[in-house]
Amino acid sequence: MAQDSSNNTLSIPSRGDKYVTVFNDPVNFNAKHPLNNSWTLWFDNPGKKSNANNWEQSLKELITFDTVEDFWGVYNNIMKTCDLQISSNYHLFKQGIKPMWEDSANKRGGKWSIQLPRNKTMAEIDNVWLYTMLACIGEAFEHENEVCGAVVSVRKAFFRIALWTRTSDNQEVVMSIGRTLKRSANINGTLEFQSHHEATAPAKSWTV
Ligand code: MGP
Repeated sequence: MAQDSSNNTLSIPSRGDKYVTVFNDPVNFNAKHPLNNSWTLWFDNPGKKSNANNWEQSLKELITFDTVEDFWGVYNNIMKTCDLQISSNYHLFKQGIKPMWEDSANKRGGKWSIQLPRNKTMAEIDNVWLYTMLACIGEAFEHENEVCGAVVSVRKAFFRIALWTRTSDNQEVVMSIGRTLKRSANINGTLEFQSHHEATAPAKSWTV
């Protein structure tokens, strides 16, 4: 949208103007709506031989976007979660955060997750993932800075949706993020929280 400097109001330019918004022309618009953060989509399918030491090698950085329109451009042109092979994962993380426990943003954090059995309709599963991504990029969370990214995992018996948080100690922050995720992604069922370093620290038993 163009800013009218004389009276500080926003005006929607018409077709002939330099900026064409999606309201003027849903196909040939050139004005995009910026997101607060840039987000990077990653993919991996590590396979059976993978372990914690070589897992990173299978991670592929696909694309980074920072506008609403580019998000939809990516979403509409990649395979739907339901069509991915078993063992695949999509990871959508803020640019600069690698989707691994070892990244400095993740190493003290954890994840909210839920397993959706394969007997749910595929559209339902795709929608939970879509609305999880929309909650992330649309910054639906009160403690937005504490959100690192989200992961969808395709497994033999289920799909798992997870939201990674920067902290795993601050219960108020973690619970708030879990509640918002549950509401925003329309999740029926219990989300469970687990810190990434649970092997060496007492297990959390937080659920929403
Ligand atoms: P997973 O895919 O998060 O668990 O991790 P899942 O789905 O329960 O296991 P799966 O066997 O059904 O796929 C699987 C394995 O990948 C872990 O045990 C690690 O070996 C490796 N791995 C996963 N993540 C997210 C990481 C990571 O962040 N860092 C490292 N080093 N290894 C990881």
